[in-house]
Amino acid sequence: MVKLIGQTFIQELEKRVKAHHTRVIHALDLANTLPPNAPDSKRKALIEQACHLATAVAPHVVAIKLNYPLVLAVGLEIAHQMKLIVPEIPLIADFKVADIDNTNAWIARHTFAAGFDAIIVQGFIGSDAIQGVVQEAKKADDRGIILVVDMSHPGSAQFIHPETPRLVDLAKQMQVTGVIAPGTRPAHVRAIRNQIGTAPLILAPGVGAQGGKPGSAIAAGANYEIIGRSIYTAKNPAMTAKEFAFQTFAAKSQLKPLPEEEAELVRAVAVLLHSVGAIQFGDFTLASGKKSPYYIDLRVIPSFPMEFKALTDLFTQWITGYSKIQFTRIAGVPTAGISFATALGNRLNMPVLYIRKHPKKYGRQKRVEGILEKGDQVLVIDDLITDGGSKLEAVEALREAGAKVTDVLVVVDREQGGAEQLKKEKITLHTLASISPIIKALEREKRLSAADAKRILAYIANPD
Ligand code: NUP
Repeated sequence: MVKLIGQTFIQELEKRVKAHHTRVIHALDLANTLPPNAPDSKRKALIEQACHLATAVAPHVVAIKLNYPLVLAVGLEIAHQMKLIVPEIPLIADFKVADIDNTNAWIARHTFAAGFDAIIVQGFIGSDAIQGVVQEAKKADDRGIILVVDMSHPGSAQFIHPETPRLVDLAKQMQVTGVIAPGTRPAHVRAIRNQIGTAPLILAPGVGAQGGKPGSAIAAGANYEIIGRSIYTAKNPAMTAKEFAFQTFAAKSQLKPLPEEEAELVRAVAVLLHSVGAIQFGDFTLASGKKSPYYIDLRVIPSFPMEFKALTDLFTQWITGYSKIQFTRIAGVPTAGISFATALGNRLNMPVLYIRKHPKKYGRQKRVEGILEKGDQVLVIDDLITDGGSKLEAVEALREAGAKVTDVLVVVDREQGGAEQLKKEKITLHTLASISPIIKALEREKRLSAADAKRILAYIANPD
C-alpha cells in the first residue's frame, strides 16, 4: 500500500466523520463583510466573527477551509486564533498555490507555521513546483496536500478539465493527500475516483450555492463536500450545517449510475441511434414473422464514424465508470457485436476475440477466434438482446474454449426476456439502455410523438 502524504490529517478527518456523522468541510469565506483598509478594530471583529461561526458549526463539520480573501483581510493569524478556540477542527488553507518551487515552499512554510493542517495546491504547476510544498509538508510533521485536478466552476471546462486525467496521474504519482473535484459534476467526481483509486481523499466544492446537490458528490465517490455560502449566509448556520451533515453522511458511495447519469446515458444512446436511423418507427415484420412498430439495426452505426466513436465513448464510460466487472478479454458476438468489441478493445487497450457462428469446416474447427489463455475472464459484447439465444451460444463456445464468462454487455435490451435467460446460465446482463427508456427519451427529445410513444410502449409491454 502506498503511504500518502498527510496521514495524520486523513485520520483526523475520518475520526470526525465517525464521531460527528458528517462529511461537510465548511468554507468559512467571510471576508466580504470587511471593506479594504478597514481599521484594526474591524479586522479583529471579523476574526472574532469567524471564530464564533467556527465554534457554532464545529459539531457538524469535519474541517474548516479558509481562503485567500479572508486571510488577506485579517492575516494568517486567523488560523492561530481558530486553533485556540476550536483546537479539534482541522484547518485547510485554500491558497491554490501556483508558483515556482522556491516561492511555493515559502508559502507552505508560512501556512503550516500559522497552524494549518493542509494546503490546497494547483496541479497544473507540475511536479517540481509541487515538490516545493511536499518538502515543507513533510518538515512540518506531515501536513496534508490537496491538489486541484478539476474545479467546480464552468470555466474549468476550458483548460483544467481536459487535463484532469493527467493531473490525476500526477496526484497519484506524487502520493498527495487528496484532490479537489467538482461537486457540481458528480460524473467527473466518479471518473476521478475510478482513476485515482480508493486511498487519496476527494474533496468536492460547489455544493449548495453553486448548484451541486448535497450528497451527490459523495455518492459518486468523494470523501467530503466543501460547502461555503449555503452555511455561513444561512439564518442559522449551525442548524444548516447540521442538515448538510445529515445529507452528506447518509449518502453512500454507489457504483451504479446516479439517476441523472442514467437518464443522460439513455438520452445519449437514444439520440445517437435515432440520428443515424438505427432505430426506426413504422410497421415492420420481424424475422419471426411477427409485426413490430419499431425496428432496430445497430449494424449501420460503424458506417457513421462520429457516432461510432461516440458509442464507443459511451461503452467506455459505462465500463470504467459504473461497473465493477472484472475481465481480461473482450469477445464480440457475430456479427454486429464484433465491430463494437473491436472498437472497445482498441479504446481500452484490451485483447479482443470473436466468435464464429459456425465452426470452421477445416483446421481445428475453432469457434473462438483470437488468443484465449487459461483462466481468462471474458466480457461478451453485442449490439442488441432479444431473448438471449445468440448470447448463450457465444457464452457456450467461450466456456468450451476454457474462458470464464459471467457478464454480457449490450447497447440495447429489447426487454423480451433476454436477461432472465442469461441469468439461468449465471450470466449478468448489462445494458447501456433498454428500449422503453429509449422510447421515453425520444419522446422527451420531440423525436417521437406522445401518441406514437404510447403505442410503442404498449407494444413493448405486450408484444403479441
Ligand atoms: O473548484 C473549486 N471550487 C470552489 O468553489 C475549488 C475551490 N477551492 N472552491 C472553493 O470552495 C471556493 O473558493 C469557496 O471557498 C468554496 C465553495 O464555496 P461556496 O460556493 O459553497 O460558497
